[in-house]
Amino acid sequence: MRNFPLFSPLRLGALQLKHRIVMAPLTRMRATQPGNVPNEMNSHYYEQRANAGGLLITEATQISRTGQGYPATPGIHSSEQVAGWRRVTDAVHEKGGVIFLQLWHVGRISHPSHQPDGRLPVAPSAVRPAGQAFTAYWKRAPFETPRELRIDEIPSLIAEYREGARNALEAGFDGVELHAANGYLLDQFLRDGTNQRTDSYGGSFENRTRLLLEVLEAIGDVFGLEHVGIRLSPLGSFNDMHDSDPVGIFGFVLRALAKKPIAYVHLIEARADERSPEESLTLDSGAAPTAALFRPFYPGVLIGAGGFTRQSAAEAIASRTVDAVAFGKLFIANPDLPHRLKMDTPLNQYDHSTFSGGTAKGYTDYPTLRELSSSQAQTAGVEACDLKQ
Ligand code: 8OZ
Repeated sequence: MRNFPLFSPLRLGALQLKHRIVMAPLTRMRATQPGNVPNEMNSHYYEQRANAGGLLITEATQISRTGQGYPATPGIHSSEQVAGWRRVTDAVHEKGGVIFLQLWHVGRISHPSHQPDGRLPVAPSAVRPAGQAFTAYWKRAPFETPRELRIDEIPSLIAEYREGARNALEAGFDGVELHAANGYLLDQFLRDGTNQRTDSYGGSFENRTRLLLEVLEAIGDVFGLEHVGIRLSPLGSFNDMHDSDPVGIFGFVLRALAKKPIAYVHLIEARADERSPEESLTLDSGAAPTAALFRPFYPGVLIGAGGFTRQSAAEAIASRTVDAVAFGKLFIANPDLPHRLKMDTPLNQYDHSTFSGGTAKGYTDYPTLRELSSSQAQTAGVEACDLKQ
């Protein structure tokens, strides 16, 4: 058991992790309104999952009002939000966890109801996503065509990321993860389906990667790059994303990142139904095909995410396809997930209907193994039974 690949320690930039199980960033839409402020209940949720010396990545957190795209997601741009996050980091540190804040700007995946003065969302180019936005009133509405950012607006956008990192540092985070995945702003700049610019931020791989690297430098100035991770979803099509050469652009991005002393790259596996037929042909059938495809471009710490099981995670780490694995849904339903994976016990099932918004139900009321066994013992009036049976 001690040699099980998930439970060997891992050096992560400037930090030392006790195991390789990561809590994935998870959008739960339960920040206090108005103001999108992390609250006591949010703090309790993270504390429950403090992860026994492992890494937690917070839910995606907007760096500005313009960066918001869903109701009740927390921000990191007001002093109330910083104070709210401080309670979270204190609670997690008290339990021995390491916690990174995920910095987020949704770009075109917003809706005027989230924007100051009801303005249009901004994006690299005026390309409207197919599908529906999630409005500030918890309703679905067709996406609008975003406004193309002027080149003279880019410095202030980078300054918002820098300010977000500064606030995260003040709130006590161990580092930040840059959300450059899943069709949000930085991903919109990377891929040619959304970036049709003809200036120095569009066209070539180098130009499309420029904003990501400039933002990285800015937040690195605040935290030190060894406290910064980046999340990418090279083959994902969520939020209507496309690229004419995904291996080309993301190979370029990963080669550029390999030259920086960052803490890690976090790669999301494309679900089989999200891949084009050509991409499917280039993928092997191993435990983590996206990570296997891109590993040759990035020798540093790679975190895999997306549909892993205990077994496939162990295989992907043993083969060095990835160095650590992030679990999302399993962590929602199992606050003591590392313990359960270590002991190979049954897992609580997650309830999809309580993922977004709402109360403590489906948020902080999932029992740990210990709580389960003591309540079963009480009902049965006997010693705690072996849950593996
Ligand atoms: C689910 C619902 C809303 C947002 C992502 C931040 O996909 C998200 C997200 C996921 O990265």
